Amino acid sequence: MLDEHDDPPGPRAGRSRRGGAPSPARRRFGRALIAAGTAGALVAALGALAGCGREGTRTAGFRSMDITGAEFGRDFALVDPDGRTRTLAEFRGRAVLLFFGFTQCPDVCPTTLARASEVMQRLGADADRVQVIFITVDPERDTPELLREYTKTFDPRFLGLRGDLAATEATAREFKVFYRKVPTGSTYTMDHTALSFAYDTAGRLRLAVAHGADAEQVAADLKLLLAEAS
Ligand SMILES: [Cu+2]
Repeated sequence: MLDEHDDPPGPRAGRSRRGGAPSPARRRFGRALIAAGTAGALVAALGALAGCGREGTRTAGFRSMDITGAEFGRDFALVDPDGRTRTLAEFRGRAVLLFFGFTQCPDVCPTTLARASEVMQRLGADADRVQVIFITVDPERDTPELLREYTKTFDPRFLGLRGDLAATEATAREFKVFYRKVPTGSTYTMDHTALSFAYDTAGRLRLAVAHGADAEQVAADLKLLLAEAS
């Protein structure tokens, strides 16, 4: 339950790294996103894109936040459970739904993966044109084997990716995703951004999907992205 859900509103809300006191509108925006399970630099980035006090622009019928033109989340180079290095570029021609997490996550990750699985079912034949990618923020515990078993539990088509600590950090920075270890007695859990990102078939980052969005909404948005390509 540490995926940002325990954050009290107040000084940490939005975790803006900008100087000065946040405006009430920015605080509200930050809180709305924190409630959706995100944090940190991403809030600042989305705030800058979407404007303070609004929940982002919804255009072209998309129900998730349209972040077309975002200059982050451009690519990654991470390793799949077979040991092959994978990049975002190789998924051109398919829409991509991507998120970060860890296999021992008690709440946010299982919910997100279960939703992605339902999205694939709702897409029917279109699911062949969608790739779901799960990137671990806990490479120390998430071995390739664990990652494979975990994603397979939800859908055998899902791809789990990992990097070493430096690659994980670099990827999170590129995606403006926040994560950190939170000690829990003798072990630890991870605190992490709970947003999903959707890419169009040309490999462009298009949508930030809230943790609370339901499968029907996400499937509808992916269908719109696929329709652009046909
Ligand atoms: Cu999680």
